[in-house]
Amino acid sequence: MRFDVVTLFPGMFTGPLEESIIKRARERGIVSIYLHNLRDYATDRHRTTDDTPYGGGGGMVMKPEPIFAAVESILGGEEGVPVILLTPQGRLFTQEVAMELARHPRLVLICGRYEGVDERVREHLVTDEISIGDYVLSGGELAAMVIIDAVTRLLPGVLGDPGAVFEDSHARGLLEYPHYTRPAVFRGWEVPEVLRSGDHAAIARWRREQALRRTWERRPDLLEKAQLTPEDREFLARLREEKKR
Ligand code: 9D3
Repeated sequence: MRFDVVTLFPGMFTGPLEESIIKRARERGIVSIYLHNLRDYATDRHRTTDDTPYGGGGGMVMKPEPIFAAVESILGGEEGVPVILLTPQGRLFTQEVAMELARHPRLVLICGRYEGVDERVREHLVTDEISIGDYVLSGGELAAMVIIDAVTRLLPGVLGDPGAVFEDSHARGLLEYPHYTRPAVFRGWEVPEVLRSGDHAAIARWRREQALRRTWERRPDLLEKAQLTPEDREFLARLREEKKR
């Protein structure tokens, strides 16, 4: 899979994309990431990429010409490649969106800066607009890195254990159960007995119930979409009863 990132700050990407899982995926040739400095596509003497807004109101707006020039040069006429603008006004990035993007062999990511981009970029160049959540970032760069990370780990051969991606989708919709490792007692705090019992059925039941309890307490909104068994529903009904008393 190939990512082409258009940004005014390519230096922001170097550290995060050269570590850990993404580093390994790149070394294995599963992903390639090309960084394009938008400034290189500005043709005026000062290599300007932004300008004041028509109609006034302060702030700066990204000019259309360098963005069109960058994307057209990157794609060289290739069709069907999603051209994604990272913007607070985009659709919300979720695991489903990551899975959808992972099906494409190529993506172009445009990182917005300043107050935003000239509307003609949205109307005539971009095919998709994505936000990573309801908080204000300084630009689209960190959002692009979040997308590259979430999509890359879905690609076949990136994670050591091919079951791990399935595990994510299998348990999808619930928060995780608590994890423990050695020592069995740390500062007097014990690992739950059931996890040391060797009773695999009991362990599976305990983990499922912990996941359900956590989701119910912290993210009840997730329970509406989760795939629940009749046993899960009975357990949740008991939690609600407990709370009433
Ligand atoms: C004054 C209105 N602001 C909109 C909330 C202007 C504005 C703030 C921050 C315009 C752009 C930005 C920069 N943010 C992004 O480019 C961005 C972003 C974000 O801020 N939050 C979540 N996802 C994203 S994706 C790109």
